[in-house]
Amino acid sequence: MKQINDFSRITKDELLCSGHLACPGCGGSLAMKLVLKALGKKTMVVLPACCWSVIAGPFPYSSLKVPLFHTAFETAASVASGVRSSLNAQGKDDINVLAWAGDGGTFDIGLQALSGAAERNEDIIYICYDNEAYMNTGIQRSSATPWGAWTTTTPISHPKDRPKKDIMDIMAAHKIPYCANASVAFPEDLIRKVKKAASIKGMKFIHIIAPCTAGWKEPSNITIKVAREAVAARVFPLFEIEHGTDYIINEMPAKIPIDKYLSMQARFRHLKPIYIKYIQKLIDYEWGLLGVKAKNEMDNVYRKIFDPKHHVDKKHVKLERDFEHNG
Ligand SMILES: Cc1ncc(C[n+]2csc(CCOP(=O)(O)OP(=O)(O)O)c2C)c(N)n1
Ligand code: SF4
Ligand SMILES: [Mg+2]
Repeated sequence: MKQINDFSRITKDELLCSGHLACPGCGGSLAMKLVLKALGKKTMVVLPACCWSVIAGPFPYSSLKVPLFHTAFETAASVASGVRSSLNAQGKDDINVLAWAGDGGTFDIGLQALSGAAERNEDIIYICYDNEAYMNTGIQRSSATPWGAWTTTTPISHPKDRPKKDIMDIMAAHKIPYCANASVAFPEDLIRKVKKAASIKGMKFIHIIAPCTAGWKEPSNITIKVAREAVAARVFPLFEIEHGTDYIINEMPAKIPIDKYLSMQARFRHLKPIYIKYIQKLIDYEWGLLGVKAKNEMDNVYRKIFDPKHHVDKKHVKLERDFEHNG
């Protein structure tokens, strides 16, 4: 697989201070560090209950060098929408509004607010750092937990028996301008996607895989290796979706069998070979589907309707002309 990790091109400015309260090797803290490098100081962060509520530090301290708004678990997207409106009313539309939530706060409890903000096409960047369980409260299963994984609510006598929810397709179904999968093991790719999101008006959704040493039961010095292996084994492919229809795969993985990825994490230690085969089948199937979506680029009908340049003429004359000529 092509490596795209050229650290020399990443700014050395840090907006996440040392002394934060994450566990050693926390993928979620590395994700925030990289995202803030991409967005810069003109950013306001909205943070629902999650591990990051602790990592950020207790009031009046903060490990972030940008303004931070702590809010209720299910409200990240609605609070971010309100912050956006308030900033716009003050003429501060050059400030990025970043809703930053865990998988529990995104896939489960915050999904209604997220769906509402997406449907309204709010001009915010919503980032889910996905550690595949409710880590802050003791590693309970979420709908992002993969099939077969151990958590404290899915013990090895009855591990998770449902597949991970497909949040990317759910967000794509809202036909928002931009969605992307990113990984802390591919910092250049991650930063490019966050910068791209900041340059687009409307709702942006980025889903970052963020290994958790405590919940995945892995040593703290292999976080990046695990995140890289997730991409290589196609558990977490790197791709973008524009306007809900155009799928772009960013990295062609080497299609490494899933065994190595699973064996790095003790949360999968109980799995018998037959179950590992089943997981491999699921991954092959999902990868096949993604390939079909990436090949079948739609006719850009949503791009035509919602691209801001088509709204320059308020009577939509340009849009009508486009449709008449090009269908
Ligand atoms: C309405 C509500 N229910 C439950 C909680 C307790 N709670 C706080 S953080 C959290 C887990 C968050 O999980 P996730 O969003 O995945 O973030 P992580 O902790 O994994 O980083 C829970 C259940 C809460 N604060 N508010
Ligand atoms: S429990 Fe996991 S997500 Fe939370 S701070 Fe520790 S490593 Fe990070
Ligand atoms: Mg989580």
